[in-house]
Amino acid sequence: MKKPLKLILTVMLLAFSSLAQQNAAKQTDAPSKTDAPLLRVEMDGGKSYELKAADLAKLPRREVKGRTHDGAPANFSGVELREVLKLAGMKFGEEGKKTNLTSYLVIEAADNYRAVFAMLELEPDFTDKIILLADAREGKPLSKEEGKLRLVVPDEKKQARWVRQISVVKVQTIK
Ligand SMILES: Nc1nc2c(c(=O)[nH]1)N[C@H]1C(S)=C(S)[C@@H](COP(=O)(O)O)O[C@H]1N2
Ligand SMILES: [Mo]
Repeated sequence: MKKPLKLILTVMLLAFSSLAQQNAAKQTDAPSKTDAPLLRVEMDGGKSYELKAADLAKLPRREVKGRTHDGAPANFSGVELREVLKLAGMKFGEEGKKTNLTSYLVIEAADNYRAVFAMLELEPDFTDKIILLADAREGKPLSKEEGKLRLVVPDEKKQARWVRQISVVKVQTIK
């Protein structure tokens, strides 16, 4: 084989194999693809929905800029909490009108920390407020302390509702 041709072929082969390696790395770096649920949504009537990584991956992604508790700017990304509730069967807009006024969410964390949101805080007909279920910070998976999923509510002055290590989201309606 002629030398220049051999060189070109070698370079192409190297480029191809490094691309293949990069792709393999991408797959393993992605948020855990195991079947273990990331969180459970418990609906008022007793039904529940378990969110898996594969379901999360199908939802539209959003990035928000927030300020962490220590005042440092940070970029969080994930999906809007509303989208996960829709997968669990929650209705918003016209369809949810009758119940959402009196419904609320209890967000529960692995350390038993809890916070409440009124359902209308997630209702696009009422507000542009973003309640993000974040799984990444600066494009990387969250820290162990933050857990697989945490809330980020960028327009709030305090981060008390930025629940870390979310395990359960309860949908309730006042009786
Ligand atoms: N699970 C869990 N989430 C939590 C808390 C907590 O104690 N447990 N503290 C909250 C409070 S009061 C604040 S100010 C922020 C701090 O977030 P940071 O630790 O990421 O800075 O987390 C919020 N989320
Ligand atoms: Mo806090």
